[in-house]
Amino acid sequence: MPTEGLRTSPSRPCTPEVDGAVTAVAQPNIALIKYWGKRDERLVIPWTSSLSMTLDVFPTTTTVRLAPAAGADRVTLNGRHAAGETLRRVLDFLELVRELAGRRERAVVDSHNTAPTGAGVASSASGFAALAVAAAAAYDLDLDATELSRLARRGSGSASRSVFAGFSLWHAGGEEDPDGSSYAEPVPVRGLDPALVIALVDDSPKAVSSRAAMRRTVDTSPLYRPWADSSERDLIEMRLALGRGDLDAVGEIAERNALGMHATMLAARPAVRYLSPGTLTLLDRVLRLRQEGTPAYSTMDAGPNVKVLCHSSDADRVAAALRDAIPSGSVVVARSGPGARLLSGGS
Ligand code: 2P0
Repeated sequence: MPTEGLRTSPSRPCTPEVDGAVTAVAQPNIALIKYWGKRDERLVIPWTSSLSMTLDVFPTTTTVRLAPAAGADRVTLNGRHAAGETLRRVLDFLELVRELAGRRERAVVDSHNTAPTGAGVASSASGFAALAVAAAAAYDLDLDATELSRLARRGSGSASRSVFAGFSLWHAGGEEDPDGSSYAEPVPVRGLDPALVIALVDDSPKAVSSRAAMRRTVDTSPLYRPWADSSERDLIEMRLALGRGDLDAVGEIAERNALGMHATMLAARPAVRYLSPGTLTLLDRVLRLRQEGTPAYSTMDAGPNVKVLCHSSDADRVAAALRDAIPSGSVVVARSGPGARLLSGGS
């Protein structure tokens, strides 16, 4: 792995003044109130606010090193040269960071992702949150957490939330200064010890990217506006439920919000359908878990996988039930995780 020799380790302390490398790590997040649809594509401003939990699994580790002699940026993802849309998004992001920093040097970016890419486990959230932290430090941009969240948002909307640990709320932002007012911040939560049990039905890349799917939904789905309106109300209720530590209310709101989001996609023209037979099998199993007395609630993103919210103390039982339901899939128990952070280099 190209980044391996640049990481801090007890035996080889980082020497940023020698190799100038900056390494950051970030984790994905799962939204309980979903982000689906942009009102400004260039600035990545959403139509609705969203709320998520950052996970303690699937970290992305990204190293940025300035290359003053290079004529172009170089980007590798999991040891392979990035290409196509992925490369374009990273290059645009580096250009934005240089613009903010008033710098011109090109960069070498090495990113290592541990989540199945493109399968709806939000690898772009951890990816752009880690890149924002590493690139800002490499170009000597002194940003606070809110500014980092705004910057990460420009790479991928959901990345704005992975800047923070635990629960975070990404504000849709106002009409007057959408860029300045659209950022995430931590959400206070009382007396909850939640787990999200992730059932991976299929880890192959999705047929339609979430970016393209949300654009089509906004442009063509007659259900989009009603969902966006109800999502704003869900958010108000969600914050109250989190504030009183009411897992059942949190789960019910999250489940209806996610099903509503998928309804908007199914009504798009042509329809976008991420849910597969395996997804429905899992949704049925979660309903049965509830009937059997275990509080468990489903949410799904831009893919067939199902994430099940439950009490941390029930996570092993929920995981076993999901494994039985889809023997060909895999199940990972996630809990609340840390925000994006520097591992080495930078100040
Ligand atoms: C979310 N998703 O709130 C929603 C729910 C997927 C379904 O954020 O276009 O990769 O880069 O801003 O952040 C996935 O969208 O999209 C996402 P862009 P992103 O987690």
